[in-house]
Amino acid sequence: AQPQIEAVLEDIVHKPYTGPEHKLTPLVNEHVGKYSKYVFEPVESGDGNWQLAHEDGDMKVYRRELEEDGVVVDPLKAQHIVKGLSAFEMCKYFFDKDTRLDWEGTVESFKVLDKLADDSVVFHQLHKRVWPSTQRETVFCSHICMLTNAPRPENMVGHTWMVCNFSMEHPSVPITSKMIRATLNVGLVCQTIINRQVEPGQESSITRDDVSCKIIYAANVNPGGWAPPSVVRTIAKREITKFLKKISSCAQKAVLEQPLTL
Ligand code: 18C
Repeated sequence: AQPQIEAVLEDIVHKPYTGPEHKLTPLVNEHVGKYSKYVFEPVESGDGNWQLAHEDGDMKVYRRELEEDGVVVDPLKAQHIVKGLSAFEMCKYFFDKDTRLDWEGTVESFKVLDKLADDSVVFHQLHKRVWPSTQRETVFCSHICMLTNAPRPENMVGHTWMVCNFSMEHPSVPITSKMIRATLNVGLVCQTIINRQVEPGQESSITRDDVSCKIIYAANVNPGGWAPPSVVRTIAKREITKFLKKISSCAQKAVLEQPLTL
């Protein structure tokens, strides 16, 4: 089945949420183009050797054990289903810097380095220090977009949305000896599932009670420096699980009083 899946993923195209183009558009296109396909590669197929690391209700977390130059860089993938909100609402919430510290447990503080467009922002983040190791920092571009031609789960309505975060260098934040620069490639892909039949043309009758958001989240993080593999693996599993639970409940609360935006 693998070549078929690859052919389908090859067709995925991303469309900017707002535009206009900016100086990093080619870089964003390259990253989103590759990562949107990677996120959809099923964990059950191929020679990826993915292992189910954690399961809790609709949440499943998979990991593939991998080390590069003695550093643990285990790729992580997760799936989750969150009731009462749409794919667009979840991606918008994940992208929105103003509510990030409500759900982001690994971050101590962050700063916007560059607002390239409404859909593309460059951040510098200081992560919480894990005693006794050196504090980590990241510099990354965050981009929100719509994906077309993505594989659609059963009972899906509306579009597929994605937020892609990827590390880059920025002249205003040189690497210093005070902190370790961690790097990341992260993708949050969301699709809206409807739990009842809707006749074509009747989409405006859909309410919050009718929908759930299917999440696929993938993270490739290199923590940099050296840390004991067992510590990195324990923290990674704990943090991705906490993240999925926390962002789900925060996003549900945030949209509760608002009309559904498909
Ligand atoms: O995607 C998420 N958040 C986005 C917005 O912030 C963004 C961030 C990605 C996280 C990158 C992590 C970089 C390493 C940070 C150091 C770890 C600090 C841990 C502090 C714990 C209190 O895309 C949601 C992120 C959800 C987390 C995903 C799992 C990340 C794996 C992290 C590897 C663990 C490294 C531990 C190194 C510790 C050294 C002893």
